[in-house]
Amino acid sequence: MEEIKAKSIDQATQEILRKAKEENIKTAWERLEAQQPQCGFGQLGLCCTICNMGPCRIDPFGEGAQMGVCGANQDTIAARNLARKIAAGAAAHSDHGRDVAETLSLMAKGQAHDYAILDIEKLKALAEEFDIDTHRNEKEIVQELARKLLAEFGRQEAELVFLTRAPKKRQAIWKKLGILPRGIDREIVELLHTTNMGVDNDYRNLITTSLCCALSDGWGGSMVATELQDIILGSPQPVRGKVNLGVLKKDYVNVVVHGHEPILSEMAVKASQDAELIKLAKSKGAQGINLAGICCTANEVLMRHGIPVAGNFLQQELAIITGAVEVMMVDAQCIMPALKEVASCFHTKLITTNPKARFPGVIHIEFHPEKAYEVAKEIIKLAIENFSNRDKDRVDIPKQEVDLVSGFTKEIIFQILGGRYRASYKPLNEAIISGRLRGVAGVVGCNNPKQTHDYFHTTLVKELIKNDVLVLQTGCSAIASAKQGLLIPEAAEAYAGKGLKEICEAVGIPPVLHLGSCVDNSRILTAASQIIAEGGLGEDLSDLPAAGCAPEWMSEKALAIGFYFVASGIYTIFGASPFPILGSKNLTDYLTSGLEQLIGGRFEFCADPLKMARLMLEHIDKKRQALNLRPVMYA
Ligand code: BF8
Repeated sequence: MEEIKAKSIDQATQEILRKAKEENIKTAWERLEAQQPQCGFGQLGLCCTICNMGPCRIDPFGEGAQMGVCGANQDTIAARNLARKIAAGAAAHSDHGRDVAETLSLMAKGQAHDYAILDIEKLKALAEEFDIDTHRNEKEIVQELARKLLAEFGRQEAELVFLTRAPKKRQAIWKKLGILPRGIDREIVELLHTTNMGVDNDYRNLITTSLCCALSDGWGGSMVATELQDIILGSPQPVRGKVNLGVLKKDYVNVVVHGHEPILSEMAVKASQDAELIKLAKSKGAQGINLAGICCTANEVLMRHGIPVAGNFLQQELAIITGAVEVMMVDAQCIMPALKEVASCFHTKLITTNPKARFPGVIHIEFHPEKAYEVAKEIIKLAIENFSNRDKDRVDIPKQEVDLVSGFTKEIIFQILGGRYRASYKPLNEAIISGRLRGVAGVVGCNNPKQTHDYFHTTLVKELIKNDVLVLQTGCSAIASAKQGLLIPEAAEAYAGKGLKEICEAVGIPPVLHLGSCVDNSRILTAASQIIAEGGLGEDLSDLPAAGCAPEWMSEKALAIGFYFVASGIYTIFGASPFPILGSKNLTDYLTSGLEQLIGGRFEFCADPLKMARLMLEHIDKKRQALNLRPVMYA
């Protein structure tokens, strides 16, 4: 019992973990145990597999080899390993953005009939940013915008258009350091090139190149994904929803969408509401079709349609172990290879849809935007047909399903705070200036079985809101808070400090705002830039009483996000375990201290959520002091 409580604070998770244990089904937690002790060289970043003279490793105790065969020392090896992860993380987000841009391009050619422009205002605003004449017909605007956005990926000179959204002072810092990203792909390629055997040996320079690559993600690929998804799928509006494994329904055909790219899952939403398919489901003895999500795809369909969320990253296997899932359809990213094994213990059909993310021996129904709805219907039909294969005696759905409110974008925060007709960040800025609000925090990222699931996210978030910090969340971190009931307006009364509570009650928002999926961290960058533009809180993002945190990170994408936060001047803490670099004292010191002078932001590693909160609060207070703001009102 204690052992299971140490794995997760979430009761639904605990319940299914008990079932998994009884039925001898292994999950990420058991696989982590089987990996112990994990490789110490890897943890310290001291193992190099970059060329075939290796693998080499550096003795951290200073007794054995201190150089690889090529002569690379611990600083070079640790920095190169880290840089490669950042390149991979940026590539994942950015390739997602490219796929959405390609869908827009197909729409312009009349080849993606299942989609339409759902946010015309945003289309026009974006077109203007890209210098496109908006007095033309919609098709021409779309054509030109798709061409220009796709060109951002292959751009060879000048810099990405979205960078101009940042405060002027920030842009000047990037320019001075030579890290204004040119093309999205170019920066990823250049970073990979510099990490090749015998290229960049200067750990500081490797970090500079990494910062540039990460910027091309946050202010490039991810931002393209967010903007275009809003245009094609509709901009989110505040919406109520439910979260946790209890959203799976006993008498329904349960279909779980999992991954990141909402272009297909959007069609799954539509297909799950198709009258013919519902009729078919009923003819098979079900009451209907129940669609739910896992991970960031879940956040996407939640934000736009209020589709329930079955869980975050560490619950993907558990959803199947409920025995109630007919189909889990996956696209790309954060999909555990173990799903195939777990699904084979039940009737669940795992279906891959993305040609970039296939599993051997798993049903693959390839998604193409040209026949999007058809593919979605085919998959839902398979789920309906699989309903009769469900073993009712093995169905265990936990009862937990918690209310939440999601759907906050930078535009919505704008409107809610300032009113639709005088939309402005002024009330937010004034709240910070007057000390009613202490500051703002971005809490994002994954789960990691190395830590008690959801504990770090929620302990940290509760401490921040208690101290009058407005929390902005995305990804699996937002799902963790939602499960603890932090994403409803009533949470302000229960958990928030007096100042934050007053604001939440006045405008009817939760103290924790769910901004979407991981690519939507780009919303935090634009919102922060608009706060600066509103005035009174400094001239640069690094002046803001704000901090970032990824308490339970595991993905390379989290590293890319951390790097673009820091490159944007934000103090950012990583929990779980530190970056795998501690074998290089120089690199560790540089990232946690030296970098601040260069770029105005820096990293911190901390394995205690309350201490994390304290560090963030101290940083916020330091920034308040530097801005000569009044003391916090209700401290
Ligand atoms: O992209 S938060 S575990 S699902 S990497 Fe993955 Fe992490 Fe979840 Fe979303 Ni982001």
